[in-house]
Amino acid sequence: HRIAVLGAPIDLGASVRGTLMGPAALRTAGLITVLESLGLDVTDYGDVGFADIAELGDEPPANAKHYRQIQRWSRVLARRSHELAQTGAIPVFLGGDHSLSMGSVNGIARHCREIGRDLFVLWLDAHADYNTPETTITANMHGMSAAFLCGEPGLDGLLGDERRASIPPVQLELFGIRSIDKAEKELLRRRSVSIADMRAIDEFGVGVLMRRVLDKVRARNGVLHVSFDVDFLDPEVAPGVGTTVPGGATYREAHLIMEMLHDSGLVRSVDIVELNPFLDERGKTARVAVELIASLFGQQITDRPTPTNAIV
Ligand code: DIR
Ligand code: MN
Ligand code: MN
Ligand code: MN
Repeated sequence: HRIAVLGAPIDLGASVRGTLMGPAALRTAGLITVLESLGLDVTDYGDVGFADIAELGDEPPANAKHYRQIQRWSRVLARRSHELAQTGAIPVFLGGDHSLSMGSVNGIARHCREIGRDLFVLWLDAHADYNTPETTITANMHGMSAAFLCGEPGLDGLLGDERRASIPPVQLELFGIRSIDKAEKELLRRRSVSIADMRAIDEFGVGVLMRRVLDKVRARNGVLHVSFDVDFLDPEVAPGVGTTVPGGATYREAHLIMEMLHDSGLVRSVDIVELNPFLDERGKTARVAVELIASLFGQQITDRPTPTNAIV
């Protein structure tokens, strides 16, 4: 497999600054060498910039902070993401705050539409990120990315001419969720988005719930994009994030998820977002994130071969 790594040092989508250092911290923690040690062919494309992207003339919506900057990031990322997907590599986007998914997933969705495959998005996160400019309390755009990519109204001019390639809300899989705003919850219910919240994880365990997700994707001959917000993890495991919520996934739960994702063979693209090295404890969160990505790409405790009939 070929992996295409692209950094997106964005931090204006979040309330707390500092995620722009995320790509550097993930590289410092050894992301590239770990992937290479797994026998993968890795190309690091460095970090994208948005300097050459002109501003559009659309009216910035109310309740969307730093709309212009996020718009420029989204447009450059949508284009690069689509290009990388077309090369047949597995793109891995290093954030940056979670607003980057508005661009990265859009490019992947466009490619999936061209090749006629259904795209499912696994959203590992403490938050649902399903606000619109209409429902948001904070006006932070990282809280709107999942809603945007499901075609919810309110940010319709964000990508300019670049067509917005959405996924149906039933192809979004929220996982690890423990913080949802009131109006956001109502919208999620209306759209029948499937949510494995922490309460469900406590009762059934991540193994059962992940199997359910993977079976659904496989039944539709779909492919999977994993959008991994590191605040999905418990703050004890991952202190280096701006919006910690207690009661998150444990180290082993997160590893099992990644191991099952690897065994499924369904993952075609990945975001790693919201790592804030400014708040981290001597690189602890960056190192955990790298270990988890290694598991997602095949690192195992024993060297058993990947079962071909995994998770039937
Ligand atoms: C809150 C918090 N729901 C918001 N969201 C996120 O701002 O819309 N925090 N994503 O990380
Ligand atoms: Mn998020
Ligand atoms: Mn394409
Ligand atoms: Mn989050």
